[in-house]
Amino acid sequence: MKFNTKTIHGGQEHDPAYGAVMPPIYQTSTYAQSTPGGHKGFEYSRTHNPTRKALENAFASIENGKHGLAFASGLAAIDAIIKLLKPGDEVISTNDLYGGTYRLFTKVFEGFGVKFHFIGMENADKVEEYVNENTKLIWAETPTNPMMNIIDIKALAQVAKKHNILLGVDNTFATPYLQQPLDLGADIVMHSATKYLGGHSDVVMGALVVKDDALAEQLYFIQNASGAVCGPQDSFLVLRGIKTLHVRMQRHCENGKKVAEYLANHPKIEKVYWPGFESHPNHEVAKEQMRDFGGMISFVTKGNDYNEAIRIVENMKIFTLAESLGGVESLSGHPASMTHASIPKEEREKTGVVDALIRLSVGIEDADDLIADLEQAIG
Ligand code: P1T
Repeated sequence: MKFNTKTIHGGQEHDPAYGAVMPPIYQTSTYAQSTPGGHKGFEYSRTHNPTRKALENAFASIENGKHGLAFASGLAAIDAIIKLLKPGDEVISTNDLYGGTYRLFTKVFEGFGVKFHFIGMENADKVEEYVNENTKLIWAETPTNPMMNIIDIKALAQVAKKHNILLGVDNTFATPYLQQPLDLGADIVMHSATKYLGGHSDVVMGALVVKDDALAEQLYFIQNASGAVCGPQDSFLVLRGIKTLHVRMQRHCENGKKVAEYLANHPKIEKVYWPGFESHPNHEVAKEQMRDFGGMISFVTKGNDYNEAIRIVENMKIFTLAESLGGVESLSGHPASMTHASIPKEEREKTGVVDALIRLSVGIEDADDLIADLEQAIG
């Protein structure tokens, strides 16, 4: 089955009760048993729920994996991965990453004795320098949030396999429409399904997909033991979102290209970060591992002026100033004070997250209207 068919049918069966084409929302916490243990495969909804199961099967299918797991949020999904580790274990992570992930690593898991190294991963050899006998996980976002750095997943997978380390990839920005990390050698692919998978800014959810049975077993154990699961209504919404992922992504990419090119030619803009530009430092890797370049763009204006950045985001009318990304509607964000405020200023500035940086999630509206909105806002 090809990707555009998988988004609609992958892992899906018509409901056995009445043949419902969409899985019903099984709004139940528990399931009747005829005798202790005598049930129809479902006991309690923290452990399993038929609507969530349908969604988890869809996650596995679109990421070319075998096992899918749905969580209450993207961070809950990452939390489950780190719970595979023990005190004394070490993680090598991209230094440019979602601020909430950085906060979870440094403010929660460092307290439990897990050590994190935050490094630039554009060169896989550099990653190998940080490997020691305690290293258990390499964690990569690509494209990174918000600087749009591109990490070579295949090259990282070689390092991970050589040293028997797990490789986890946060595929939130790319989605499986653009890249499928498991096929490139990653062990775990993670999503904030809040974003493109849900696609309509109406739900918060996380996803994991793996191929390996034993790893899946451990993660299902943590999912059930820790209990950060999503409800059936949210599962239904994300399953519905996935059915249009490919058509939405196609338009996100088309609009993203037009907006990125418009900004790059604007006399008041200093720098535009988007992997589709030939001048992007890892454009060749992006071309190799991604089908297209996506709808996420960051930029700074000439003069690198905080007040100017704030003026622009306040002036936009179609782009809504808001946290989050990946919905049908265009959003703008100011990472330094919003999504990445939990990273200390000296740390975030090292990776380019300066006070004048603006991030755009380009939606699927008419590109002419989006460009006209930027034109009037930048002035
Ligand atoms: O918000 P949540 O569903 O818990 O997902 C966290 C998360 C994980 N990984 C990446 C790459 C993300 O971008 C996010 C959430 N990001 C935002 C809310 C944002 O505006 O960047």
